[in-house]
Amino acid sequence: MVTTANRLSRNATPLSKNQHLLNWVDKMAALTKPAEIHWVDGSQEEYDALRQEMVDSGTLTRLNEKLWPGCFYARSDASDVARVEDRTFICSLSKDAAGPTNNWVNPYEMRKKLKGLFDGAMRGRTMYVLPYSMGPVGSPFSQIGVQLTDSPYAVVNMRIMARIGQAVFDVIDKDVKRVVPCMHTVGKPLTPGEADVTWPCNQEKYIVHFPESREIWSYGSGYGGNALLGKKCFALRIASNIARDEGWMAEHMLILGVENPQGEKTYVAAAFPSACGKTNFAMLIPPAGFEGWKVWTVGDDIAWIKPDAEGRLRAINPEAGFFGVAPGTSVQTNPNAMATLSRNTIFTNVALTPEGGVWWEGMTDTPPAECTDWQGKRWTPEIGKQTGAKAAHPNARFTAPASQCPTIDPAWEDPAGVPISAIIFGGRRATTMPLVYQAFNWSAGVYTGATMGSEMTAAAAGTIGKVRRDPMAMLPFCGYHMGDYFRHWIKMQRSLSETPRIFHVNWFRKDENGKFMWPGFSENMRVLKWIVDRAHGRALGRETPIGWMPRYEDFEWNGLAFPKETFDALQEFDRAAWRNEVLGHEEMFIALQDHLPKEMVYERQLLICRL
Ligand code: TSX
Ligand code: MN
Repeated sequence: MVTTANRLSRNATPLSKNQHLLNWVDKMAALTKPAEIHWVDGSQEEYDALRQEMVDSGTLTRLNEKLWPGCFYARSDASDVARVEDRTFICSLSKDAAGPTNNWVNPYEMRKKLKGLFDGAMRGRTMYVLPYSMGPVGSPFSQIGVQLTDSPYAVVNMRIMARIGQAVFDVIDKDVKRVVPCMHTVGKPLTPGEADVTWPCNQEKYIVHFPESREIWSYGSGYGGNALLGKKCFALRIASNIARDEGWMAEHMLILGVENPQGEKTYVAAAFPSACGKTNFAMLIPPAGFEGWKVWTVGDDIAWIKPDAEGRLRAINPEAGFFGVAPGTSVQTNPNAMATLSRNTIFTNVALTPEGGVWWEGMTDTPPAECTDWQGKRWTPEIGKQTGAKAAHPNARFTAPASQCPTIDPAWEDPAGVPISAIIFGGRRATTMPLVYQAFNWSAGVYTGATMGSEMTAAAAGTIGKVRRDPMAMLPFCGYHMGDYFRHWIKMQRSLSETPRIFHVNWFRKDENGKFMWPGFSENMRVLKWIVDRAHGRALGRETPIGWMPRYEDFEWNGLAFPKETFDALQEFDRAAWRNEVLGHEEMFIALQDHLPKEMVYERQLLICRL
């Protein structure tokens, strides 16, 4: 191991005494052959030094301290801008266990492949030994991982997104807890004297999960979910396997708390596919007419949900930060997110202004006269108009501490989690789906989640307007067979004394002129109130073939002039459209049929009968 003076002082001495961990680090260092090893203690000093080192190397830019205190800016390689679903693998022993919606490779073959890829992959770089806890350190909900990575960018982002450092090593040393080993390399070793690039990565990418041995191996990318392995790889793909085995749920859900003027607090969890404004909903501000009401944010992306001793579901947000999409985020759409990201935030692939600030499409009505776009090129509104070039990449991100959110729930780090009274599914649907309905019961609700979908908004992703089914918003994140996942949901009822009520919402229904019928955003509070009141058994609804629906008079309209005719159109149950809708459900079920629980088949039959 080379130790270089005059550089950032490395924590070269192991910070753990756990022999398994020490052996594994040795073995992985022998494989990847880094120039140095750095044990991450998680301290402020270490954080400052790491960021300074990345500023010196050109990976990070420090933003204007007056405008954006404590904030940094990174531009990725143009080829490394998002999760790579076609390069994501679930390498279970049997292909059948991974199911038809996951990429599968024989684990023995994949291990051989990875061994070759990782051999010498960290040459010339520092290997960081990054311990992290998903969930508050010491919570019975929490799970621990150790990520070995050659990306200091991953380390500083993980410091925001998870609990990292010495406190986690201490837990590993104290308890004999399972640790999920996570290997990560950007796949760009340096030869002696070779100059580094500002965003090292490899054109070849592998995001690999071994569900039985609970391991993650990520090769070739430094971006987001490919590199911050605690998030999608661990907290969803690996954790969904652990949860299935242990009788709990790892879900792609936000968690929020609704407090009414009497101080009663009700927590709900909600799953939406991408581009539905999940983070905006998690940070909702009640509209005029809801004085004394408050919405509290527990999490915006992932929920770990477990039955407690009384048989009620309780949930934690296993993350410590928000890794949010920047474009479209503004003081109008999400003031709480804007406040959260105003300091101590890392921005990736947004645009850089001449004042040392950041900008992205949708942040302000008027773009800056000039800025540097996410690819480092000069950008002006004229250039944007002429070439179609965006200043910020559409998937540009902010990494911001959850603790800075003005509406962060006082109980967001409660080791016991928060009680969940309702589960909301949703999608972006121009037709068919009413603003809100309540499923008849748990299994009908599971069916609602299993068949949910969203219409494509980007032509690149497929045909515009075509419904893409994304069961429970877990299609890219369930680490095993989707049919078995539905069965697990169905089975959860047996360990519950009271099931949360299940709802479906759609903020995006359009009228015959193609205009959104519902104002959305803060006004979604009216939907939330009905949901909360239904969960407490104190709001009315009428029975329809798809579930319980609010009538106009069942909604709180204080502060909003919304015509009854528009509401009735928004809530219209369109029998013909629903007959077509169930055909779409069947299409998705066909691929999963040999693992589909019979409840899904029966629920579909009952729905057809009611139609
Ligand atoms: O996030 C959104 N939410 C949830 C907010 C809590 N968005 C943005 C989605 C893209 C990520 C929405 N867009 C929502 C919504 O409820 N609704 C819509 C559609 C819409 C857009 C603009 C208007 C109305 C509806 N504008 C006016 O009515 C003026
Ligand atoms: Mn997500």
